[in-house]
Amino acid sequence: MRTGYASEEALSQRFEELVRRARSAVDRALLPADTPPRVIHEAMRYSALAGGKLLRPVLVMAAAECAGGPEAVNDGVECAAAAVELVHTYSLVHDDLPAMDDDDMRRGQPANHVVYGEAIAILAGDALLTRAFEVLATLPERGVEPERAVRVIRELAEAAGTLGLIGGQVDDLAATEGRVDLATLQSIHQRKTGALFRACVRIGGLLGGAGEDDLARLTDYASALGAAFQLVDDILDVVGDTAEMGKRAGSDQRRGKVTIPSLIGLEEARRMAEEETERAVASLSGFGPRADLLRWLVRRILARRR
Ligand code: GRG
Repeated sequence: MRTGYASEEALSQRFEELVRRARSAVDRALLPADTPPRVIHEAMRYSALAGGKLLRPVLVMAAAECAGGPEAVNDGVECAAAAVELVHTYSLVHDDLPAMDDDDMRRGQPANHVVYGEAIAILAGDALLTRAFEVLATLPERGVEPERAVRVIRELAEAAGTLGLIGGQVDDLAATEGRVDLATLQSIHQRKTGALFRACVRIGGLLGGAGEDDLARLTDYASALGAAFQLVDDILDVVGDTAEMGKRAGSDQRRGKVTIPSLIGLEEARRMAEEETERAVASLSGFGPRADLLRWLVRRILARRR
């Protein structure tokens, strides 16, 4: 098993390679745009293959590499990586709907409902979610033992469900209306944002052959990474650039949404994001150099501008 990277450039090259592989896996996981009924397949591809950062599928692959070395990033891992991106894209398509956050721009282009109308956007989200699990059900055909495949399916279903993304979103919708304290916000973030990040690294770890102790360490890493990611996201909403981010800056403030920076200030939020990043890195200490890519990824998240 190759361990560690010789340089920052080697890490950056591996990251770019995994981004390309993630994009190709998402493309292969979706039906062709001309499949009837054409509009739904087009709408699914429109959002899933737009300019997303593909951070979650890359995390699946990086966690598999951490657990089993670069060779562990195989067809099954790519398939699972595509599935998490489909779930993530569904959540964005639905989140942008007028009934939810009502955003008209996503991934540098008009939101799905702006182009296809609300009914098709709802169905495209539903279809992306459904397709994710259809794709995961092919894991045994790709050499994954059925028991492990079922565990992977369960990880993603739990993350997407009412104790994860959906529960977090329900509480988030209520939070826009009333007063919220820091602990409530953090609980929302752990579910709305953190649950899928945890599922990504646990799924990658499981497919790479990680044991329970390593899975626990990967889970701690992902929780801290999720917290850092959300803090940076909220900071960028205040200080970021719409064109660079591909979504509208200032949307939290426009909607009167309570965020961590609005509660404790930008500087303190920045300090918290740095702390969470270091906490994520510390969670990986037992892995040695084979977790280099995961360490690099969380630092990149802290420094991101989009
Ligand atoms: C089930 C409708 C529904 C929602 C669940 C995940 C979620 C809750 C809503 C999505 C919108 C949102 C603002 C989520 C918080 C996490 C976040 C900042 C997502 C954006 O992720 P990026 O920046 O997006 O990785 P790209 O486009 O790069 O993939």
